[in-house]
Amino acid sequence: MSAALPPTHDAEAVAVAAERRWALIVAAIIAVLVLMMVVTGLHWAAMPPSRVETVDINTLHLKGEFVESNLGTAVDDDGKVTVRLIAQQYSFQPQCIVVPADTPVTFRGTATDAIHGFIVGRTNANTMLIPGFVATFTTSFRTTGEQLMPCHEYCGTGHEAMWARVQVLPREEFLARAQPGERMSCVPR
Ligand SMILES: [Cu+2]
Repeated sequence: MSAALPPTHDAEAVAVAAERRWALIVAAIIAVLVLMMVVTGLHWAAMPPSRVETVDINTLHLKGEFVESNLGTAVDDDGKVTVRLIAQQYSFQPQCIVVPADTPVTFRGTATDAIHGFIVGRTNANTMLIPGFVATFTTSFRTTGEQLMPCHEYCGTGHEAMWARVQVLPREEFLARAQPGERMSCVPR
């Protein structure tokens, strides 16, 4: 008969039950947060660092934006400069990339066989190239001249010989050379 119990005893039982309930709720919230951290951590660790844009490596050379004739530097009608390149064991295509100085340049690149990457000289142009994914970033080059562009992801026995060159031209000189619809590079013909 609970009505016969002293009121203090009843209040304590209620308080203990409430404490226990609250402890369980807090433990559940912590468990959900930890689980969220683990799941997103594992998920993003398996993803390329930038936004996810995929490309079919089996048809890369046959159709789409990474066909050979579309590689190199393109200037759109609205003046946007885009460099498209692919990396494969053990070279970049094109081997010599030409870009204007003091202009935003968008790089779009991918790899055909293994994970590659590149950095342009001492600039902040730096990305990984992963088969099946398109790596994109936009940067501007402040100084004109030639920069080395080595592969910086170990990709096999020929890795240390894998590099390209980037020629940064003054903006006017670059625009004078650019032809509408043409893809530019500084690969000697
Ligand atoms: Cu490489």
